[in-house]
Amino acid sequence: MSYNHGQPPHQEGPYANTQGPPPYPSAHPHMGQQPYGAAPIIIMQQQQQQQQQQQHQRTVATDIQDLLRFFEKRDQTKDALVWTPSTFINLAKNVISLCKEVREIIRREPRCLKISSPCYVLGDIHGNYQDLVCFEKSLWRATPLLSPASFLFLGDYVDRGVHGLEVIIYLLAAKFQCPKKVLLLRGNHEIRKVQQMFSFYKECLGKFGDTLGKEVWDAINTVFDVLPLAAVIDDKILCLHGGIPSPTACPGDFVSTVNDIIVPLSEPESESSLAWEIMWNDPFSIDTNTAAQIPSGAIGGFFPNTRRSTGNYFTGEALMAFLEKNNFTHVIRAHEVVQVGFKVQLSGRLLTVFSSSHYCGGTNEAATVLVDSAKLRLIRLDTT
Ligand SMILES: [Mn+2]
Repeated sequence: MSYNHGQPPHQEGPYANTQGPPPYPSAHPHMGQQPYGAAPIIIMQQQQQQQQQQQHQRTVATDIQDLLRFFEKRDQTKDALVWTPSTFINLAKNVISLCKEVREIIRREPRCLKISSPCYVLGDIHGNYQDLVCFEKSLWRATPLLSPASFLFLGDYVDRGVHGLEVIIYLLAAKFQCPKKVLLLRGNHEIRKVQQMFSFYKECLGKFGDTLGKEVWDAINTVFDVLPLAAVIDDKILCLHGGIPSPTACPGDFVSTVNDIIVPLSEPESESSLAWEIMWNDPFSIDTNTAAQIPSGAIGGFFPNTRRSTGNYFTGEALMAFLEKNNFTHVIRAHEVVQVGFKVQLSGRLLTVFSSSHYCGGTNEAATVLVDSAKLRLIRLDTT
């Protein structure tokens, strides 16, 4: 046992058993001239603390955050939300190393997170960096660490919008800095094949060039492969990207079955029908459909999702049976754009939240849900 870090063995021992403090480490040569006494010890301790703090403060996540601030707009000489060509090499190096760090944090999490309220739940961002910054300014202006609430993101960070890269690296840096406060689930766009069909793959190649772009895209997708698929707040409120799974995909208890999904999951379509349904399913709503459209062969209120050509629809009856079986009260999901940013459906037991305004050039607003004790508060965000 030693209280004296980095000193030769003959100098080891508690301070109390020595005549005055031990000699200063040679790493502080200017301190070696000081006579023994209280004041130099305090100075040395302060210096060590400052050094330690500086070491802790400079991380790959803070480097990314600095680069993002520059991207947002550093000064009068630069337009907002524009990179300069020279930033990309540095950025790519940092993103790849951030992905390695964050992947290790996330892969240790259960597939179904257990969260205590208060918790803000955000839906699809889809490359809308401006809206993400609006949420930051409203909900975690300095850092999520200063908020009593945690922040749960339901997936679909990339594709559609032009700033998928900026959105995902912002969130990964936040995850690195506040792993318990920032919680990220997987959406159906956190899948390679989907990004190749939509825009994120091209976005990475366009920003970094073919070789580096592919490396960055691969690194980010290795993080997506380990993202959790669901979360339960206060043991009662289930949160996921798309919808509840059919009994065929999830025959047993939801939480334990989801926790058994393999990690990493790089081919969810062939590797886990449960993960696939969680990411793709939609509620069958009488607002947009008619009861007559429910096919007679629908099993337990689930039937093929013809609009997406994959996944299932689930009815209100299917939802009630699922909630009762798993002892949940509500489901919060994202996945579908809704005009005011949220929509209450299926007898108030299902909430859709969408956190990207003006989606695909439309007029919709962005919203978040605050789960606080037994209350669900729906908050619309002014993104103008
Ligand atoms: Mn989606």
